[in-house]
Amino acid sequence: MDSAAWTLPPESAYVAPTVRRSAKILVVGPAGVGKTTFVDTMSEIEPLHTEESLTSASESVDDLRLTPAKSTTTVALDFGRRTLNDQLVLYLFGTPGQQRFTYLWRTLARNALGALVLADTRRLADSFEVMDRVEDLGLPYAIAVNAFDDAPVHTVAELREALDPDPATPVAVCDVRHEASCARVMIELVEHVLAASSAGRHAADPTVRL
Ligand SMILES: Nc1nc2c(ncn2[C@@H]2O[C@H](COP(=O)(O)OP(=O)(O)O)[C@@H](O)[C@H]2O)c(=O)[nH]1
Ligand SMILES: [Mg+2]
Repeated sequence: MDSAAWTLPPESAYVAPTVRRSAKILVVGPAGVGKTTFVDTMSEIEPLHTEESLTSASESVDDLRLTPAKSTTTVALDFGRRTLNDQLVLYLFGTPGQQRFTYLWRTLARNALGALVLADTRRLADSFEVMDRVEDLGLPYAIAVNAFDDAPVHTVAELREALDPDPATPVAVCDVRHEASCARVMIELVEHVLAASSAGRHAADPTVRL
């Protein structure tokens, strides 16, 4: 697949009539890592968000030391849609990073094609836990390190060594504010899932006929 070919369809409110398959992708990661921004950047429809102001009641469970400017955190879902090619449409679900939402993940992960795990180099360890949970759910995934302006810069090789995923799991650096960058990691994820599926490592047919 070619990220240059990844352009918005002209009638983006409707799924193209040629589309025969849809697939669900989870966008996961710790709070403040860029999930909502990623879904916003990629969605060809007006994305749906359910956000709620953080209150002092959640201070003890939502660690905001590294994201002090953030006054909201996703408590339910981000939802967007992206047509991958003239036959396949992706439904993107940004899901909360906090451990207490694990039950929601299990529901969302049913029939999902795979997950994109977002990470931040200032707190890579926060994404380990997310990787573990995605693996427990049996979902193939790719890791996208969201390059924040003030975060330490590392090569992909260094990030791969630090994150230590399965050698086949894609690791990329992206900027969730930029469409081409998001599209590139999404294509890597889909190609990885298809390769894993044809190698028999992910047996279930992850796509659903429309
Ligand atoms: N400088 C910078 N800010 C970012 C980047 N990605 C997200 N942000 C900002 O970081 C904040 C958290 O992003 P958000 O998408 O809400 O994170 P979420 O909690 O994972 O959904 C938002 O205010 C974004 O505008 C980035 O790559 N660089
Ligand atoms: Mg969010």
